[in-house]
Amino acid sequence: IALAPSLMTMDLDQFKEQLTFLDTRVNQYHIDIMDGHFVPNITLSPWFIEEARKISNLPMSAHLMVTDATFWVQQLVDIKCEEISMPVEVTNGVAFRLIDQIHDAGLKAGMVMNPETPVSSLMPFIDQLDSVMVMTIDPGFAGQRFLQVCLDKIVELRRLREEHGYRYRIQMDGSTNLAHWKMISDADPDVYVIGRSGLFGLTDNIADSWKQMVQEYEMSTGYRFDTGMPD
Ligand code: S6P
Ligand code: MG
Repeated sequence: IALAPSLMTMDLDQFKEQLTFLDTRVNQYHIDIMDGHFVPNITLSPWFIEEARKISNLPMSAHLMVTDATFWVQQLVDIKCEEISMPVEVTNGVAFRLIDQIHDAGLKAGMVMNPETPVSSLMPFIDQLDSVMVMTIDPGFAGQRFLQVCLDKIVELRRLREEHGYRYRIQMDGSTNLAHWKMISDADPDVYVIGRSGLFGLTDNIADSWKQMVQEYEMSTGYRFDTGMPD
């Protein structure tokens, strides 16, 4: 599986230790960017991505939860954020332009769906997406209720990809933890975003949290934990 730790849930007092530890073990980082309007919270920023890059060379994957997609995509294109995921709910009328802008900069373009948003909302441009993110919680905060019903969209996206030869990678985000590893794994997304309940919040240091996460994954799924990364 590919793993993308959600950096808004890391312990900021251990910023460097955590990134250094995770760097050889995970596939990319997930950066939540909110504007206080699309969701009632404000978290990380393009500036934070640049700070994280001083420590890490891993791809940065930005998860936008903003109403003004045009403004925020420009900010992320300017710093060459490797992957930019936009909320499909706010891109009506600008989607094709933004996808092109991201691709012209040599970056990956993705769309995110809120729990209530159907896969059909992606249809006009689904063939042009590098990634699709399925929210399995209401966006905005850590510690939200897991919405099992959203896993059906992962299955649907896999089926569509197979039928039509689309190239997007399927990401899931929200409440990836012991209680849900098995059902998520059954739905079989390509990228698991992991946050507080599944990793950073397990113990007070990253090495122990990591060990516990691997055990919980292996115990609940019966699979060996493998991100394909060196460690
Ligand atoms: C929520 C955000 C997520 C969270 C993650 C937190 O708006 O998009 O990426 O950071 O879900 O982890 P948890 O385990 O509390 O859900
Ligand atoms: Mg997120």
